[in-house]
Amino acid sequence: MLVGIHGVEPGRDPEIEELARLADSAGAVVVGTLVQHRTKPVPATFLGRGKVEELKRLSGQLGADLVIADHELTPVQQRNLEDALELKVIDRTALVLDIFARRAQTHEGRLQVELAQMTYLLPRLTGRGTALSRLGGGIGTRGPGETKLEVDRRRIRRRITDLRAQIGEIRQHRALQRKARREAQFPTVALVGYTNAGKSTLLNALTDAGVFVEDKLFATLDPTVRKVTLPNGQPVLLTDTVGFITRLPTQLVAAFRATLEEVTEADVLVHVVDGSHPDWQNQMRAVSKVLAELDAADKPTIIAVNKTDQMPTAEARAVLAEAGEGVVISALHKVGLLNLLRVISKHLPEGLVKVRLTVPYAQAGALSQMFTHGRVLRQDYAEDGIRVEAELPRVQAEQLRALAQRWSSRKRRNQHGRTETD
Ligand SMILES: Nc1nc2c(ncn2[C@@H]2O[C@H](COP(=O)(O)OP(=O)(O)OP(=O)(O)O)[C@@H](O)[C@H]2O)c(=O)[nH]1
Ligand SMILES: [Mg+2]
Repeated sequence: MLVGIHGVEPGRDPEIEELARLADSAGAVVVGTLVQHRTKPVPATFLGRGKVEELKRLSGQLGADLVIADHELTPVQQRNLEDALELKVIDRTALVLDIFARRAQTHEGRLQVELAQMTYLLPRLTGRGTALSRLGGGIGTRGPGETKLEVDRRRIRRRITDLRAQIGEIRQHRALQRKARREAQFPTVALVGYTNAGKSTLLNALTDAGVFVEDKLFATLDPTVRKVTLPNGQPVLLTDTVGFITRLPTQLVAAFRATLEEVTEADVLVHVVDGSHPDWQNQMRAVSKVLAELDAADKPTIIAVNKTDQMPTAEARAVLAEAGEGVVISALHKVGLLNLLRVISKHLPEGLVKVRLTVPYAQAGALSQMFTHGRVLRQDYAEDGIRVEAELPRVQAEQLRALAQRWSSRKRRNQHGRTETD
């Protein structure tokens, strides 16, 4: 059973829809939904008395064995609801933590999830044993059990300290890895976005990373880094990251800081937006909010409106126009990817080098190359060619300089040849 409180009128409720998708991703089968329309939860019981009765009746009829609330419940609310309903009650945060616990693959991911779970659990230990924890398929109870209150509290605190230390080591290790990457002079690009937007599909489409893709929320937890060569020959490192969500539990953001530093340290972000999702604007806002929490709001960011195969072209353009500067793509059908890579190369900060050169009229194709890969600042049509000033990715700039040398030596040879024959 899903329960929520909303101040809005009934109708399509994206928040409850998302809760249903989260429940599905955690392996639960949703049998019913109950929404109470009021502006504030009741402090003691979350729902009003009448609604609690109704929920109890409905849960019985539908055979529910778990109630999931669309808000963070206080320990008191959770306990009172469980007592009144005689059912296990968890909140959205516990649900998200549960999904993360299922998905964590690497040692690092597991440690981070466990830290988030422990931090969530500590103020909620009630010493009521495990009577209800077997209900609801165990959702929300993975991780530590609830036994012997004080001993448990002490143990949990010790475990939290221990986990923090281990994660601290990982953080250092990651920092070293990043330093090595930077010394290899590979700029880094991080794919960020709402969960299920298509980040992993995009990474797979651009590389052959074989990252796990699924139509469930939070398919990816651990960052995958892959090398991609941009159309101008510049290699970059592309990182897939954990998806964001509205009201992302703060315990998770804190615990995943080591992983999320991949975002903080990236040179460029590609913000993947599921343009076909009815709630894409809110999803974008949620992502921007988390980016701001990570101090990454000012990074050069390219919006990539994805899943445009599922919408008319005009609509995709309208989404992009509203979202900001960026590109439209379909990661699944590999559409628009070359364009995305070109835009990435234009955003690489240290990759851009200023070049001044004269392009002979016979080589005008080089000029269009400059437009494609970089920014042309000036072009003057002179007698011997086009004088161009442009900012180009380093690789491109070097290639062009080499070309320009060949042009000028050819010119010298030609002039020389002419004087001989004259
Ligand atoms: N139609 C369509 N579906 C897509 C496209 N890109 C991704 N998808 C689908 O969207 C779902 C989610 O894709 P993922 O790549 O796992 O999304 P993600 O952003 O990595 O999600 P998390 O790891 O959960 O944060 C999958 O079912 C993909 O097949 C696209 O361009 N078009
Ligand atoms: Mg993913």
